[in-house]
Amino acid sequence: EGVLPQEYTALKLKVLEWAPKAAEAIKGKIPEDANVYLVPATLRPETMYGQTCCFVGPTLKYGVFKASEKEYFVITERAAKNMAYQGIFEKEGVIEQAAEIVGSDLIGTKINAPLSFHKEVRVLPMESVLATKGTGVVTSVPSDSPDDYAMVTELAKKADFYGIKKEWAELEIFPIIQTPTSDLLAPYLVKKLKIASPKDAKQLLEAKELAYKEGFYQGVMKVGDFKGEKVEVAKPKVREQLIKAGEAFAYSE
Ligand code: A2H
Repeated sequence: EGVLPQEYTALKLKVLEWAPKAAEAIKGKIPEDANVYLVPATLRPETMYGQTCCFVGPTLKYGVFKASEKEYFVITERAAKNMAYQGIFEKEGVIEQAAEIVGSDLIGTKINAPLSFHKEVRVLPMESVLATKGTGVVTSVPSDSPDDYAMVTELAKKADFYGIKKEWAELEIFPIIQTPTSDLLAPYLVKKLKIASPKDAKQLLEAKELAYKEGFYQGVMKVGDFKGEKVEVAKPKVREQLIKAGEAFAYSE
């Protein structure tokens, strides 16, 4: 972990329909009138227009934690502890876990993605999700994240192997940010660096660094309320908008 705290935007992706095993795991444990959210942590709130799915680590353990009477979060226990102490939960410092779900049982759960052109997306597996970072939940923006693009491409190619429906991984990828090289920077870099799968870790790291620098310093918003503004300028504005709408909150670690 670094010396400086990382300021994430934690996004609330409301569960619309549970995958069968997840439904079993939470049965009778959460009030009927409560909403449950998958809560990914992101450093790129301005890209949320481009969400196409949400990743969990298939072998990771998640808890369903009570944030307030009406809201429960699906995150790692580690993130729940951090949130409790950051005053994000209604009862400060108190961690109440209603249920436990292994990542693989969440796959296929249908969720609402705030701000996205695709309102309804699915929970899908990604082996490289770390339990030790963020919330253990990662929202997927294949237009601007090389990791995400490599993963959705792999999932669409080998849907049967991953036990998912192909169409869950094949949502249209819309351009969100224009840079000097491309308006679909992640797909462009994945092809240029000849990245064949999520296992090409070295090239993916290079692609990730290139995408992050070019997107942040030279990117211009192509969509949304801040269309035409530089990414640097739009980023905090989109973040504030999401927070004001109750669709996101600040989370740091
Ligand atoms: B980012 P940093 Cl468009 N395991 O969000 C693996 N990756 C994780 C994670 C975890 N537990 N928690 C968060 N992340 C990802 C958007 C995005 C992101 C774009 C482009 C680049 C990018 C959509 N995915 O990140 O190590 C999340 O993906 C590249 C740095 O704390 C989060 O932001 O710097 C980012 O990594 C946080 O990584």
